[in-house]
Amino acid sequence: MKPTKLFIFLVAIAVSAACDRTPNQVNPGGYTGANKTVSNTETNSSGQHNNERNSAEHSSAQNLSEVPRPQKIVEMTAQRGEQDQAAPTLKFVEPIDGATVSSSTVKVKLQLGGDLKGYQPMKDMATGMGNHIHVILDNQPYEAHYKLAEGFELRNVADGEHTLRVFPSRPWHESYKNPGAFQMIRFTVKNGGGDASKPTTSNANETMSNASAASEGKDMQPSTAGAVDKTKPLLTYSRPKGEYKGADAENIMIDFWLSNAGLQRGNDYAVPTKAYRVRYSVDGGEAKFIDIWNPIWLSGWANGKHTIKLELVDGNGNLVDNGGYNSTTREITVTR
Ligand SMILES: [Cu+2]
Repeated sequence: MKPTKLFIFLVAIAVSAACDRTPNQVNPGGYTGANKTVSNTETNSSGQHNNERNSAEHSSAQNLSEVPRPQKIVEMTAQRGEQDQAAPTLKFVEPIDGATVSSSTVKVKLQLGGDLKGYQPMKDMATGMGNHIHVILDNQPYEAHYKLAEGFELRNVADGEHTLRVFPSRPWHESYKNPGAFQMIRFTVKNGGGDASKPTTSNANETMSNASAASEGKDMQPSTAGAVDKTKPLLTYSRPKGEYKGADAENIMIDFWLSNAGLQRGNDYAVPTKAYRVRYSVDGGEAKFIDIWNPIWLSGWANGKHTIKLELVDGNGNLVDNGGYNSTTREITVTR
């Protein structure tokens, strides 16, 4: 090969190599504005993802994508007048923080205040929907509370220390995120006589409570409080939960409450640090991030059971622990 031809040949190889690199520099597209994605192998050093992948095999293949706020919810919001801009606040009347209760039935009374703009918890009998309060015992799935005047009962609460978290919710289970909306207390059940023969649950294998139960008293799974500090960064899992059927399974919302932690791209109120991220994964798959404190909607669910894991992590992707509450996995059932 003559030197000139060799030169052209080398230039051709160089150009071709540059072209090969180009695709890596282009954003792959999709709804990535708010969510950078990373693979499991980058974020999960414990090898846990192998187990999670295995446990997800019972679900058929699915390709989830983040979609904008569903039109149905946009319309419901418009029909509610000013309620969406309300800033409801809650206070515990009973039990009070630090209380000792000598019964396995724990009465919960809440006082609603703040700038309500017509917001009132109430179930519409025709639609079965309405504004309600999410009530969370320890780190169990929330229970919906519609009748504030009557109060709420947690039944079969085990002896020991517990936490209760509450916040107001819209009919479609999206939480209000204003200051004072979220409250958390700690209480102790002593000699309550709870039924210890009921099945216990672990954080990794939650038994779901009945999402469709309308009663204002709920039998709780045995659990006790984590070593949680309410002055430290705290992620409270809210949705998804329970069963999703038909049209409700089209777009499934992930929603949570954040205390003492600002997200990296967030516009959260009065939060001193914006160093945190919420990491989520479905069926042990690819980990994704939520960097603005808003709900997201995922579409493309396959029929069957799914697990959703929600974690509060720092800028390096390390879990920010707070009594075990900042990493929560729940199971849902989709029937389309
Ligand atoms: Cu709800």
